[in-house]
Amino acid sequence: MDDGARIPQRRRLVTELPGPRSRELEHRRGRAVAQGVSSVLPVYVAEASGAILVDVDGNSLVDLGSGIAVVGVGHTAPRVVERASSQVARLTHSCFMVNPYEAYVAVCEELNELTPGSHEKRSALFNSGAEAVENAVKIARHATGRHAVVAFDHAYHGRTNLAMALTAKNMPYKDGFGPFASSIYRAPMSYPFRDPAGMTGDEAAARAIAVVESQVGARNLACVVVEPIQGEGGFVVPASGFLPALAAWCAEHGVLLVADEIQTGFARTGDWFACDDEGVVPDLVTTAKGIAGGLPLAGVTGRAEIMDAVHAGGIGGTYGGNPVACEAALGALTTMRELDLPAAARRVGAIVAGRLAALRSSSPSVGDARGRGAMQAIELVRPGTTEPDAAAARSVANRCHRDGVVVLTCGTYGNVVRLLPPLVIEESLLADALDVLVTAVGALDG
Ligand code: PLZ
Repeated sequence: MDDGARIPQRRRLVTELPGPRSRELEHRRGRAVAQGVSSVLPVYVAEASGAILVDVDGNSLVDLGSGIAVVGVGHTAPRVVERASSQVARLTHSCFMVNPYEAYVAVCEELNELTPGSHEKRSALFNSGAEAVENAVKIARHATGRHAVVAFDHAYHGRTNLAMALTAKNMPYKDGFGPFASSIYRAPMSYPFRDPAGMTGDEAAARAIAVVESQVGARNLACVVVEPIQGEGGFVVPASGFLPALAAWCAEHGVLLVADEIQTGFARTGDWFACDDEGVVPDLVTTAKGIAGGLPLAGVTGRAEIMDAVHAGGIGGTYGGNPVACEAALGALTTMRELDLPAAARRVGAIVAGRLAALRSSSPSVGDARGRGAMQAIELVRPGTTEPDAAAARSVANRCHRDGVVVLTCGTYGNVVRLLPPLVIEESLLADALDVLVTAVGALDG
């Protein structure tokens, strides 16, 4: 599929990676940029289109990460560029809390329409995923009058103080950054590859609920925050039935279910939202990343009575729902509909899943291959065991990077290689990039 890519959709290396100009910039960076901010690969990007990144040395790399699940519509998608550029020339900022503008309202209408459930909804816009999560918890606490919040093992919800508290993994996200926000409790996630064999979604939900009931008590609990498919935590797809059982328990006890769809949202998994797969209707949904084709924008969408429980002025922020970002989102959403990106994600996903399943059969280092739609991963293990092998994941990723294919790793144990291609990637380019991945995995087995 080609939505008018400006740059040939072909992998092409003209220097080694990183090239000389990237190495120069990396040297400058070392003296200017705080070391706490790191990069997956020190290849500096000059421009991008579709699924191709062009670096400062003129190399064309295939992007199978989409800037961490952001440019589902492709890099510099024409409608995103058009709408954002024309908005920049008209109005870059007024602050919605001072003088409102139409695009903010239009994005909220879109979110209310597209997120799971046909009930009456309201939305509020923010700048980043972490900020959306913080606000979802604020709203849930305000609406329920309760304080406790439950998050799961392997969860990732962001880097601000409350979001860090919700995030499970210590290194690199939390180490040395405490104390963390209080009243946060952790429950076991459904993780089929690592759970007892045959554990059903219902059983995994019962296990989590037992922890919550004994350690928190439903009447103290404002909300349960869950990624319907975990992202940074390792592309963990819960066993079917887990989310519906959790949703039913929440509904029964007046606990709000907050679905963090920041990584899974906007067609990525083959549905508009990952919760749609099992017909789960959360009370609140957090969105970001894919919403605006690369501009910073995030949202909280939820039941009107919950969202409107907050007094006027209780939520907001200077830049939240910036007009340029909102116009970009309207362009991105138009593209998602015009190109039917949920269907595209299913097509891309079927191709990727087929190749990954073959790798699992052929390579003893691949313990699991999993995902949904264009969100797929392999979990690397020491051959013949389920023992995580982070070094193997790093080695596969490094080899892909050297050959001009951007893949990302993730997972509590750092042993998962994940693929998040732009949903508009052309099939021939995807096949070429997957060949590189297959070779990189093959190299593990010598
Ligand atoms: N919730 C489910 O995936 C962001 C993190 C990259 P922000 N994931 C990428 C990193 O190492 O910082 C994410 C997510 C889920 C929340 C967030 C947070 O979104 O926009 O990065 O704040």
